[in-house]
Amino acid sequence: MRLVVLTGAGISAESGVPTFRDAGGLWEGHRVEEVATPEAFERDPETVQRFYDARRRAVAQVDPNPAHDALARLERELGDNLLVVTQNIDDLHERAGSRHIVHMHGDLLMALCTACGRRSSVTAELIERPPCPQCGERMLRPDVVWFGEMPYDLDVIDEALLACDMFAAIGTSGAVYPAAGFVITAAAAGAHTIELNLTASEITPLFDEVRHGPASLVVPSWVDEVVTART
Ligand code: BV8
Repeated sequence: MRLVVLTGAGISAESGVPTFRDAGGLWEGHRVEEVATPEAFERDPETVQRFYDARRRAVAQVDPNPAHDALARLERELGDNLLVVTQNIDDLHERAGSRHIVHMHGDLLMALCTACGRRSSVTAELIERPPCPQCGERMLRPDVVWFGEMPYDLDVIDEALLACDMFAAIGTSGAVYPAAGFVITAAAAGAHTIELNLTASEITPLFDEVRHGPASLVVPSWVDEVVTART
């Protein structure tokens, strides 16, 4: 059984990471979409750097929850037959033990140099304009995919969607594309599709099966079923 699992902000909510929909998606009075764009970074890099420095500090204070742990357990069962595709830029999946994972919208713990184009681990607050460890220029930006930018690894994701037998979406509102369209690609390739979310999302009608409730409860019980079904 080949499985693709798409996760969104909802899987990290019970760890204490605010979702985009929480608080109306506002940050210091900014609509998130206003600070997560290349135009915003061009216009006011300090505000954008402070936005991501604050999120990086916050994520370091929290831990994975039973939903992250359950997906790591599922990977131990399925190995390469499971691919986790996350829209999240936190590292909670990895801290729970997931290894077969794609961060399609980037990684909060990485920086991208706008001078030499190379990536590096963030070792200081980017608001302090630390030098790029490779070229020395002070032109680092967060290694995240902003609105209007191309998500990462779409070729790897597409290949997995076309080959999977089951597609699950966990903790995502289905408001952002191309991620919100993955269920259509998987369904068209014959996969069984399931939504695991606190409440109905913008794409609920597109799924074969829907389970609503907190991820920390619905994900472990779903993983138990998948593992039992295999044996
Ligand atoms: C692109 C990184 C060209 C930065 C992010 C088609 C139609 C309309 C618009 C578009 C379209 N195609 C492209 C667009 C434009 C745009 C877009 O989608 N705009 C939206 C606003 C309409 N998309 C883009 O710009 C993308 N790039 O299109 O490039 C292209 C063209 C063709 C093919 C390829 C490429 C790039 C988008 C990426 C932007 N970067 N993040 C950062 O994090 O700061 S997006 C960011 O917002 C997240 O990564 C995530 O993707 C999204 C938030 O969504 P969710 O994760 O789902 O979170 P949300 O808060 O919305 O919902 C949480 C859910 O969890 C809720 O349903 C809630 O009920 C549930 N929940 C809450 N608690 C729990 C829970 N569930 C379970 N348990 C709980 N405890």
